[in-house]
Amino acid sequence: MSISHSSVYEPLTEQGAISLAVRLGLFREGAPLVCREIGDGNLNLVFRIVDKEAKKGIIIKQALPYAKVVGESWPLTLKRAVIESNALRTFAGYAPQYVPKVYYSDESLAITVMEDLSRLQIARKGLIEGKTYPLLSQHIGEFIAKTLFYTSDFGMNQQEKKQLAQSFVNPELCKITEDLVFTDPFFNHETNNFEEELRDDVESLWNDDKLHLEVAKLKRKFLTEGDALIHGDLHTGSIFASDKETKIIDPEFAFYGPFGFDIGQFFANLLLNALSRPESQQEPLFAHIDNTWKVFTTVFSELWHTHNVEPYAKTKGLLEEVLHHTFVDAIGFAGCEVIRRTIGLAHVADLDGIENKEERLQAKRHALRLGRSLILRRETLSSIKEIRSLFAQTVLA
Ligand code: SR1
Ligand code: MG
Repeated sequence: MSISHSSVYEPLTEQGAISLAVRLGLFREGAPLVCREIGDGNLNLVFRIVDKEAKKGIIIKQALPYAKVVGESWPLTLKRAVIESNALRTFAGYAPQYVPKVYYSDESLAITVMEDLSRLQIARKGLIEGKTYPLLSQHIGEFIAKTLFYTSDFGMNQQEKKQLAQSFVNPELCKITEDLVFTDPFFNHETNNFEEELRDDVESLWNDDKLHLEVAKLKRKFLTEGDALIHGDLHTGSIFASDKETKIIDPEFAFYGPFGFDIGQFFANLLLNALSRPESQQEPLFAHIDNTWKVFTTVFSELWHTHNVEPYAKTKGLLEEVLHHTFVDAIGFAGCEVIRRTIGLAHVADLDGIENKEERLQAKRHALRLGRSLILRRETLSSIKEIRSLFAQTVLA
């Protein structure tokens, strides 16, 4: 269904969400509908409406005009709902099996109505419970490779790419990432949030000129490199999974950004989970990091050789150059994500949920050390195996 501009924005209630679903004809007449607001993210309302007899559900996601995690004092554009529904539709054009179906969207109400994925579990939650999701990296590697390739200057008409990039200009949400991922955690900023016991470790990051220079270079890439349409917030809380299926949700941060960003965020969130586990249970996380990169490079390279529109595509060394920079940047972005999820505004349950205080503080110290090393040593790390030994050194040091 197409976007209509007739409604006036107001936050939905559970009853309002049911009325909307009925008005849209998404359920059969007289269906016994129940609705619950289930949003547990930082920004939006999420309503799940179920026909109890037919056992059929839908999701209505609505953007709020402020960041829910902070409150009304942090206004936030409603346009992110349009970005999200358009990104889901664009991604579905290249990798439909990895995104929820969008049934309807309405720009004025800032809503996206989509497939109910409650047969799956948010990957972060499952990983914290010790699940391993055997196909997670296969699916994420393929999703990233296809969506990046086909929305880049290598995979689509280069004039059309500029037009598509224009429709995904997303300044407010990019500013959140520029501040919360690349800036605030590296300075004494009011958005930071950490246990007082970590102050010495945190202050040493704030005073680390060498680190600042490298983070500034990574931030510059995020600000300026429009390689492809990226998801922009691909952490494990933006992924629904089971042993067989994977679905990527929440692309409200989507914009034309650097190739390495989504890969880096995904790696970082796997590493954060690994830091929360005993050593004997870390292996599946490293295997996922390794396999994501393998699948990504395999699929991206295949598309490069078979569907490339760039006249220089066959030039010896160009693909290798693109992949090398994507890898190095991904490692640097991963380092920034690991640090911000530890001491910045938006934490992760993987670390915050460690009940024993000493163990939690230790895991967070390891995260800060690991993040710093990933950023500083990204140019010298040439394989996932080396990242793994860096992890071991960081945790053992
Ligand atoms: C104010 S938003 C905080 C974080 O939540 C989102 O999921 C993004 O990761 C953002 O940085
Ligand atoms: Mg989100």
